[in-house]
Amino acid sequence: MKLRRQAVAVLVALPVVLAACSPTSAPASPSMDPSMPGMDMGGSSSPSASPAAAGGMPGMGGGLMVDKPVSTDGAVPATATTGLQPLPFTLDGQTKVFQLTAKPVFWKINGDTQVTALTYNGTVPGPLIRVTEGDRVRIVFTNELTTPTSVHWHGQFVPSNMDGVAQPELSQKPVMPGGTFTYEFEAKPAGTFMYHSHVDTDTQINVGLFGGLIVDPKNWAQVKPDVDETLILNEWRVIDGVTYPAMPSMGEPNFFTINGKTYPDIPTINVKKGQRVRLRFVGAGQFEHPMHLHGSGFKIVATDGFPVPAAAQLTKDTIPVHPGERFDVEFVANNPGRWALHCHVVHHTTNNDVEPGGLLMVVNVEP
Ligand SMILES: [Cu+2]
Repeated sequence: MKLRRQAVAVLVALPVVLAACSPTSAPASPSMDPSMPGMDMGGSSSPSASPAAAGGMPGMGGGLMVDKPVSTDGAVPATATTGLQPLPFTLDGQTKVFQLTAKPVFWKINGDTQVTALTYNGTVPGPLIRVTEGDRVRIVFTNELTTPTSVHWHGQFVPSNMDGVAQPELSQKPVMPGGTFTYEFEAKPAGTFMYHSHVDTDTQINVGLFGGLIVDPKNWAQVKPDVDETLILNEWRVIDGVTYPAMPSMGEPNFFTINGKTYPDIPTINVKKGQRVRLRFVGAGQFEHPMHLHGSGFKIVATDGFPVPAAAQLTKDTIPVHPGERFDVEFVANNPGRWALHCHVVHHTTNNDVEPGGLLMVVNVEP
């Protein structure tokens, strides 16, 4: 069965490999050689580019690379249109109990483009789990995918057997299709986090198995900003309507999303003049995104969830968000207008090479 599936995948992928030879095709390369022209667009544009973004991963020395599409087995049209919605919980004594289910859906990243996504609870990103530091948290996880998976609580200090690393099997065995696993831990430390698959990560995370996790400090009511928005970044590769995982080894992806949507489908952040705004950037994909805000600078108030002491808070207007990183930035909206917030790898502001698109949205400061 497994062999047969691989054979089918190779057959389905062949047109993509052939299409890569066409000058009009989206950036795709059958070779893994990072020195090839066209393999370096954007991802390695800055000296700080990660090894992954620069195509410098170990073992990338060559050989024919055949791209494997995301299986549509079991996928149904998504019933929700917005990801990262707050996930309700029930209480078992003092424990906050959440339900999370991995399932494949067809997800619209904009009005014209649908992807095959592996999701938590049917949305990209998965829902936002928001708790307070010190809370006892239980997540009852069910796998409705056709492949094994697991959930990792990226950045949380959980016990090792709750860390979700199932490939390799450091923490647990993979949760098989139809199986369940219950994660339970004390939420710590406070900050901006995410959760994501830790099985077949090169495929599963890219195509939607990630979601938001915010742990508020105990004094949050006293320090919280007026506007608080989480922006999770990732990439897609969609060729002739078929979804492929956006891997660095395949060259640049051709779609880029904030909270599962490309421009112009990313909702505007509306702010009133004088309000304090926090933006929480989360790098869920495999590419670097220097996010740039027009019309205002911002202070970096937390890095990977950890608060930055006031005296050390850099003021910037562009922040490189690498895979796995989180940056919380804050600014007071003193400059009325419609301001662009976008990735400055400008290819990432395209939809399938057409500008404007991708990682571009509006922050609207009302007078
Ligand atoms: Cu980018």
